[in-house]
Amino acid sequence: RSIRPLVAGNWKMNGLKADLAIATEVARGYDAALKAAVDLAICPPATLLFPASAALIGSRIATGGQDCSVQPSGAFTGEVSAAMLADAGAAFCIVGHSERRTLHGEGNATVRAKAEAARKALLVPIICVGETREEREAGKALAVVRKQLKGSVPEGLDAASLVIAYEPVWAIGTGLTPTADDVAEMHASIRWDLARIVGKAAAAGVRLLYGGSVKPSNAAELMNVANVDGALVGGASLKAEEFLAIARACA
Ligand code: G2H
Repeated sequence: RSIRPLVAGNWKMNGLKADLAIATEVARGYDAALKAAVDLAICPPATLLFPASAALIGSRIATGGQDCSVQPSGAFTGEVSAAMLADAGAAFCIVGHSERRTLHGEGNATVRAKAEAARKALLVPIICVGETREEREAGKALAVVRKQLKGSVPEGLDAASLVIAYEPVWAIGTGLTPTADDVAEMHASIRWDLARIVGKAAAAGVRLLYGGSVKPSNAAELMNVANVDGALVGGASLKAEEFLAIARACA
């Protein structure tokens, strides 16, 4: 692999204090061989970000937020700023996850503003894109993702300051996954499109994660696809052994 892979766990709205044990178990299993081969990150709910970051000090496992405000601070009740996430120990922030796009009405402009807010706080945004089942069946998947990238990825970021996660909406939490050929086609297209936004050199080094029902049984096949540089893992990131097995599939 020319790009060091990243496996990020998206806990979504799961996890109470006791579940920090999952993070410490992942840290115990992140042995020298894995450390040499793959980066890991855990994105717990905001309430656990500070204790998770503290529990992971010295483990070389990063933490990340799952969303951030477009605003830096002020009278925005209920919002959490990117600077607050960074202050709580985060290195990454997921933005534009399809659950935010669909359930919270976030469009490309909002996702882009969130990615910019994350960068201002020195977080690396993990910008999510992906088509719906109807869009794929209509043959529009590549065009839909191209439009999302154009609208949501800030210009001028370097390779280390940006991660893209391709998550076909119909594969999220459903157990369904696209074929290796479909993932290869999409990831090649994403890298091509990114070159027009951040420049060819940066685009060549940006980590392109696949997300959507990644589990130990399908991880090796998905992670061996060209231009797949890791995974964004939901359900399976809540079990340390499964998350580590997925990490091993990238190594
Ligand atoms: C996609 C993914 C993580 P899951 O949303 O972002 O979740 O692995 O449960 O499909």
